[in-house]
Amino acid sequence: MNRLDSRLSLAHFYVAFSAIIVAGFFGLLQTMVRSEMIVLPSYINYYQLLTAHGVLMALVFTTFFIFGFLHACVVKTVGDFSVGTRRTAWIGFYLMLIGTVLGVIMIVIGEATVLYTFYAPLQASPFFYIALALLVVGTYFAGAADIYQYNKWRKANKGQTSPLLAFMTVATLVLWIIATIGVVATVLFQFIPWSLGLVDTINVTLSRSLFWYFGHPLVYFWLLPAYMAWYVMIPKIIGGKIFSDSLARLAFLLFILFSIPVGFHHQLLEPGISHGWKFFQVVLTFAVIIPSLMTAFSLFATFEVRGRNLGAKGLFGWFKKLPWKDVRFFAPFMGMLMFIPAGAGGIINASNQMNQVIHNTIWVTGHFHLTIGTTVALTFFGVSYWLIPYLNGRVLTKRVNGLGIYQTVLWLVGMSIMSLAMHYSGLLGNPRRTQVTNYNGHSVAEGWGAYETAMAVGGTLLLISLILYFVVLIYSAFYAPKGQEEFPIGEVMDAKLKVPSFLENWKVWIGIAVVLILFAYTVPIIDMIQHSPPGSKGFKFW
Ligand code: HAS
Repeated sequence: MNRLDSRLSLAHFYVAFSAIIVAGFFGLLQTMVRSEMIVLPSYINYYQLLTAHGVLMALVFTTFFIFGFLHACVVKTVGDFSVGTRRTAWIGFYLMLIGTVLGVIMIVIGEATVLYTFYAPLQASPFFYIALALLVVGTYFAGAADIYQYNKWRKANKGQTSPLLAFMTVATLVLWIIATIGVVATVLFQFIPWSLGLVDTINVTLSRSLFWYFGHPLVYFWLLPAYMAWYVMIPKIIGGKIFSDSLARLAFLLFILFSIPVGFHHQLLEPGISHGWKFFQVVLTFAVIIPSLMTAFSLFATFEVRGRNLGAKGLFGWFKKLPWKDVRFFAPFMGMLMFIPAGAGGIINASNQMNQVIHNTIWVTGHFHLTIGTTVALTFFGVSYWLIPYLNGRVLTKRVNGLGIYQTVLWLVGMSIMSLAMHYSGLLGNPRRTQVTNYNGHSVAEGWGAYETAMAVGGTLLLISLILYFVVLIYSAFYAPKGQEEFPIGEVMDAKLKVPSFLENWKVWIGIAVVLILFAYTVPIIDMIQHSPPGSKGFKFW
C-alpha cells in the first residue's frame, strides 16, 4: 500500500483509539457509580457520562475503525486510490471528525444527555443532531471512495470475480447506506426541525421505529468487518485456506437482505405497532441468524482442515494445532468463541416471550458487551496488532505479540465477569440505564448488589487492558523496528471452483432487499403517521 493511503487509514485508527480509551474510563466510572463505590461530583451527571460512553464506543470507535479498515482492504486488493478518490475519502474523514467533535462538545456541556440511541421525547440541542448528520454524511463520502475503486477494478477486469475482501467491503457499505436512510430521515425531518422549534411536537413511535430501522443493521455493520477478518485473514494467519469463496459472499449478501427489516425486535414491548408486523420482523430476525451459522460452519471447516493437514487426529484434535501464541489469531479467536454465548443471547432476545423478561434490563447491556464489546472489539484488537505496524512500515515484535496476548486475556476475563453479572442480574430484574439501583433497600434490589460489584471488578480489568492496548499500539505505531509486516489475505481451498456470477449482481440483491424492506415497513409506518397519539413536546434531561 502506498504511504498516502496508509496515512488515510491511520488517521481513522488514531481517532478510533482515542475514543475507546476515553470511553473505557467513562465505562469504569459508571460501574463504580452503580455499585455505589463512588458518587459523581455534582457537575457531572450519570446520564451525561453514559451518553458519552455509548456515543464514543458504539458510534465513534466503531465507525472510525471500520472505515480505516475498509479503506485499507480496498486499496490492498483493488489498487491505490487516485488523487481524486483519496480526496473524497479525506473529505469523508474530516466531516466525520467535525461531527464527532461537535457532538462530544454538546454532550460535555450538557446539551445532549440523550444516550446513544437519542430516543424522543428526550431532546438535545439541534447541534447534536447536526453533528450526527455530519458523521453520517462523512461516511457517504468515505464509502463512495471505496465503491468507486471497486467499480473501477471491475470495469478494468470484465468477467472476472472481484477479490473477496473488496466484495465484502462493498457489501458492508451497501448495508450501511440502506440502513442509514432511517436515521437520516428521522434526524433531518423530525429531530432537527423539532429541536430548532420549527415544529412543536415529535411523533415518538415513528422516530423510534426509524431509529431501529437503522439500529439493528448497525450492529451488523459492526460485525461484518470482523467477519472479513475471520473469513479472509484468519485462514492465512493459521496457515490454512478459506473454506469457500462463494459461501462467504452469500453470507454477506444474506446480511444485506435480512438485517434491515427486523428493527421491530427492539420494540416488541412498544405500543403503536401491531403484533402481526412484529411477528413478521421476528421471523426475518431468525433468518438473519443463518449467515452467522454459515460463518461458524465455514470457520470450523477451515480450522479442522488445517489441523488435519498438520496431522491432527480425532474429532477435536485440530484444536491443539491452532497457533495459540500468535495474537493475530488468538484475539479474534477468543472473539469467535464468545460469539457462541453472545449469539445464543441474541436468539433469546428475539424470542417474544423471553423478550418480556429481559427487555430494558441490564441483560441487554450484557448482550451487547458480549457481541460488540467482546466479539467485535477483540477482533478489531487482533487486526490492529498487525495492521498498525503494517501501515507504519514497522513490524509486530515478539514482545508486542506477548503483551497482546495478556491484553486479550485481561479483556476476556474482564468482559466475562462484567457481562455474566449483567446477564444474571438482568434476570433478577436489574434495570439498564439507571444509576439508582437500591430502591430504598427493597429486597429484590438488595439481591443485585453483589453483581454490581462484580461489574465494577470486570470494568477495572477492562480499563487496565485498554491502557495496555494503548501503550502497546503507540509503541507499534511509532517505535517498533522498521520492516515489512504481513497483510494476511487467505487463498481459497478449491481455487478451481468458479464463483457464480449472480453473486455479484448487485442490482438483484439490492432489489430483493428493497422489496423486503418495503413489505416489512410500509403499512406500519403509514399506521404510525395516521394513528399515532398527538406528538410529544419532549423534554430536556438536564
Ligand atoms: Fe443483538 C439488542 C437480537 C447479534 C448488538 N444487540 C442489542 C443491542 C445491541 C446489540 C447493541 O431480538 C442493544 C440495543 C439497545 O441499546 O437497546 N442480536 C440479536 C440476534 C443476533 C444479535 C438475534 N447484537 C448482535 C450483534 C451485535 C448486537 C452481532 C453487535 C455486534 N439484540 C437482539 C434483540 C435485541 C438486541 C432482540 C433487543 C433486546 C431488547 O429487548 O432490548 C444474532 O445476529 C446472533 C446470531 C449469532 C450466532 C452465533 C454464531 C457463532 C459464530 C462463532 C463461531 C465460533 C467459532 C470458534 C468458529 C448464531 C459465528 C469455535 C471454537 C470452539 C473451540 C468451539
